[in-house]
Amino acid sequence: MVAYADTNKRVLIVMGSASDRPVMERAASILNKLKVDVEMRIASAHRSPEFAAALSREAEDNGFAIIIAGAGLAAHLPGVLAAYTTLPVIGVPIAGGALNGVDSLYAIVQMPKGVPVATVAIDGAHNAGILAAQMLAIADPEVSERLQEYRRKLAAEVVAADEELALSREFEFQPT
Ligand code: RP5
Repeated sequence: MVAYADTNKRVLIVMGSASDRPVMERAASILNKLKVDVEMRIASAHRSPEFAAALSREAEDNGFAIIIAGAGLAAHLPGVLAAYTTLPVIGVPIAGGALNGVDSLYAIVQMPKGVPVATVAIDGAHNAGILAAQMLAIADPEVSERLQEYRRKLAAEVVAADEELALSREFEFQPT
């Protein structure tokens, strides 16, 4: 049995190594901003496979709705977690090693028919958090409203950048 201090968390974030933490914290950070409680754990598909399996097998009974899993190199963790649960698993390839994350991307995205992992970009943990929130928002109007507010903020940033550029007169349209 996997022990948890608090069982009210909705997203389980698992990483293959402590070295993945700076990237995977981006998922936790955006979910915290959206007021979604997360649990972060470390489990290796190769070095602690039984713990990885237990985390996934017990996740639903422990109240989690979604798993986000990040790993680098031979990144089998997201797929292994997906094998032990029918909860949605979002995979984050982590950059590093000789192939700088392309190996992890291929390992995570190329799942067999019937056992998907929703794969985001290399080091795309922020979007993994957003995607998890969007899944929760299907049944949670408060998370949905926070996501809409987040989108409004993104749009406002683009408009502000456009206005700044237009006012800077750094370029002029040349008539042809
Ligand atoms: C680290 O090795 C990676 O970033 C990755 O998550 C981890 C994978 O560990 P194993 O599952 O291969 O033990 O360098």
